Amino acid sequence: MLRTRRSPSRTVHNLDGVWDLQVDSANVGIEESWFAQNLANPRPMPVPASYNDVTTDNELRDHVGWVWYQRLVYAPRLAADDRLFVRFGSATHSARVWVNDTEVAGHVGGYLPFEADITELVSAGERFRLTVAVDNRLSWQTIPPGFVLADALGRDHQHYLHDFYNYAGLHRSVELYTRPAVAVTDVTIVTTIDGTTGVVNYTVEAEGASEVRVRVLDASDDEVASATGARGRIEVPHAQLWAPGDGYLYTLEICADADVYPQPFGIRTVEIKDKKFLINGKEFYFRGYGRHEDNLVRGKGHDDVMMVHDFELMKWQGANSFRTSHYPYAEEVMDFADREGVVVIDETAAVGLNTALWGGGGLMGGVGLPPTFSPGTINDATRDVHQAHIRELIARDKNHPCVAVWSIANEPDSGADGAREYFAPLIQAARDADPTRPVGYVNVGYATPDKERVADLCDLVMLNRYYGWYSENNNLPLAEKNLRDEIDGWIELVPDHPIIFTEYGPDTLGGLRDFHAWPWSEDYQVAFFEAYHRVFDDYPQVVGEQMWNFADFQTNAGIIRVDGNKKGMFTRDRKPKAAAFAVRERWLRLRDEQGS
Ligand code: BDP
Repeated sequence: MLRTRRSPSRTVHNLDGVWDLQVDSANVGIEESWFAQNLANPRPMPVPASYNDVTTDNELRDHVGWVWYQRLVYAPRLAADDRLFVRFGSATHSARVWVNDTEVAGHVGGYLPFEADITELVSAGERFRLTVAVDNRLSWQTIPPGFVLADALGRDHQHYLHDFYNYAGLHRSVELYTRPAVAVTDVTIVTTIDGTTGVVNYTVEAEGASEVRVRVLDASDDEVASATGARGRIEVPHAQLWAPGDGYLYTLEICADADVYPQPFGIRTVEIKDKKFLINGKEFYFRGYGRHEDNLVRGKGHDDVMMVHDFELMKWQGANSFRTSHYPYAEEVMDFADREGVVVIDETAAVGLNTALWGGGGLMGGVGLPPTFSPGTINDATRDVHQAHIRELIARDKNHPCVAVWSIANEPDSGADGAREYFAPLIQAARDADPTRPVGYVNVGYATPDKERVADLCDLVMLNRYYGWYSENNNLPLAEKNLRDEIDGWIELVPDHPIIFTEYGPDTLGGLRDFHAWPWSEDYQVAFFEAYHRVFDDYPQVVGEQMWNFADFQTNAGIIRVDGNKKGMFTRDRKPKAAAFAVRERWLRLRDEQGS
C-alpha cells in the first residue's frame, strides 16, 4: 500500500490529536451501535499512542476486547473528480471503522496500514463522526498468536507467547487524504548497478490512466532521467548509490493523467554470495540491535522525537543496522532509516509460534499448551493469515532501500513436527512477492542444528542465543564454548548460509556495578558481549551482530521480569549502561575497518 504523500494533485490532512475514547467493558458496543452516536462516557485519549499507560485506570490498562475512539472531522473541499480517503497507519490488533452510521473499513493485524474511500459518505465543508473500534484480542488465528482464558473469577485474561507488553490502540497517525479518481495506486522499483550507471526498473499501477510518465529526480530535485509508460527501465548515469551510512535518495515522480505521486527510492543492490552479505557488491557486516517500538507513557505510539533520538543514539554507537523485532515498524521509521542509510531486517509480526517455549515451565507464565502446529493451535487458517500478512508487509515496504532482509518469523518452533510444512509455502510467498531480497526467519535457542527443519529453505541463518544467561548463567567460559560448538553445527548443516546473530545479551539493571561481574550487573553485560564478540571474530561465516536489545522495554507481568525486560544497552529512558560505551568502542573500530 502506498504511503500518503503530498503533491500538486494530493492533499493530506492529519487527524492526530486528542480523541474521545471509551472502554467497551462488556464488549457490547457493536451490538449496541455505539458508532451511531457520540460516545456516552468518553475520556480524552491522544492519537497516536497506546492507550494502556496514559491513564491510571487499571480497567483500561488490562481490558481485553474493544475500545472505541471517536472524533468529529471536517470533510475537506474536493477538486472535481477527487476521491477522499481515511487512512490508518495501524490499529492494534484489529479495527472496524465507521463514518457516521456507515461501516467503511475493517482490518486485522496490528502493525500495518489500511484505508477506505469515504468520498460518497461525507459532504465537503461539513463535519462527520469518525468512530474506530479497536480490539486487542489475540487468538491462535492471529499474527501474533495468543489466547484468552477466563480466570476462576470469570475475568478474561489475554495470554500471549511473546515477551513484550500487549500494547494496543491507534499507534500511528490517522489521516485523510485526497487524490484524483484516476491515480497511481502502486509502484514497484527494483534497482541494479551497471558500472557507474544505476538501472531503475519500475512498474506503476494506475487503472484507467491514459498516460503514465515518470521522472527521476536527484536529491537536489533536479531531473536526471525520464521515461513514459507504466513500466520500464531507466538508466541513471553516474548514479549516486544508496549505501549503509549514506542514505542517498532519488525520487521517482510518477504522473498518471492528472495525478502526481513522488516515490523516494535508493539505487542499491543486496545479495548473498559466497557466504557473504553484499550491499552494492561490497561485504556488509551488520552491527546493531533488535529493537522495540516502546517508550514511557506512549507505549508503542509513534513519536518523531523519540525516533530521531533513537537514531542519534544508534549513530553515536557506530551501529549500522537494526531488526524490526517483532513486527513491522511505523512507516516514518522506515522512511527515516532510508534517509539515514541504516540497514533494516524487516520482520513480520509472527512472534510466538511456539507453544514449546511458552507453554511449558511456567517461568514465562506458561499454562500448558498443545503442540505448536496442531488443528487447535497454529493451523492452516493461521498460515493463511500469516501469508496475507507477509504479502501486506512486502507491499508496504518493498521500495525501501533500507530493507535488506525479510524475516518472516521470530523464534518459531522450527524443530517441531509440522514446521517445515507450515513454513515452506510462506518462504515461497515472500520470494514470490519480492524476488530481490534474502528471506529467512529468526531461530530460537533450542532449535539447534540437530533439530532444525526449516533453515535450508532460507537464504541465511539468524540466531537468537542466550548461552551465559538462560543457560550457563554466570559461566561465560562454558557459554563461549557452547556457542562455538553450535556455530560449528550450523556451518555443517547449511554451509552456504551466512549467519547473523539477531539476539544475544543478559538482563542488566542500570546502575548495578559489581567487582565480580555477576549476572544482572552492568559489568556482566560488558563481559557477556566481550565473550560473544570474541567468538564472532573467529568465524568469517558470522556476518552480523545485533544484540538484544537496544533499550529496556515493557513486558507482560511475570516472575522473571521486573518492570519489563532489562536487556537494553540503554535504559527505557535512553540512559547508557556501561556496555553502551564498551560496544561503541568496538563498533567504531569495526566501522573504520569495514568502511560502513
Ligand atoms: C527471545 C525473544 C525476545 C525476548 C528475549 C528475552 O525473541 O522477544 O525478549 O528472548 O528473553 O526469546 O529477553
